[in-house]
Amino acid sequence: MDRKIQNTLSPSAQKVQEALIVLESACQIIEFQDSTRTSAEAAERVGCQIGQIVKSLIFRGQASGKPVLVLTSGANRVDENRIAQYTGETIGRADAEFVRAATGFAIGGIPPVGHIQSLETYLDEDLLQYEEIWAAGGTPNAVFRLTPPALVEMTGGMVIRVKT
Ligand code: 5CA
Repeated sequence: MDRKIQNTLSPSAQKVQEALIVLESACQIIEFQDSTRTSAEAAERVGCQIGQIVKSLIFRGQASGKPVLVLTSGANRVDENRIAQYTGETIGRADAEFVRAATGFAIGGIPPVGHIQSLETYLDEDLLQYEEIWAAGGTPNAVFRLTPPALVEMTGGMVIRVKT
């Protein structure tokens, strides 16, 4: 476990910490000196299974151009056709520019809450098997620990099967 933690949060992580406070969550963002950019790195930093890492993936409705957030277990790959059953339109992966415009954050640190707009959100049912999970906290070095029910509540997301 890597315990090299930064004393002060960078501005993007602070933004997420404030959003958590507004949501009346007691979650505390931890910012590491080393990368938590990928699920594997995040799992290594905090000492958890890769499945306990929440990937915040942004998709784009092909017809509407609407952003869709899919909170996925680090162990899973999203089947876009499954999400399309709920969005009612074909969706595809968003590029880095679209992700930043939709959320206000850069890829590798996209948090599940605190975006510049409210996002239609789906949650991977596989996350619910864990007692605690870890999500990105606004930067590629920042994460926070929470429970699956807290993630459902704070995002208002619909719990669905996302993998094939
Ligand atoms: N901090 C970690 C763990 S919480 C994290 O943010 N993981 S993540 O999975 O939510 O974010 C990285 C994801 O962004 C990758 O899984 C990858 O699918 C996606 N990604 C990486 N580069 C690009 C890119 N250029 N365009 C679109 N998506 C990308």
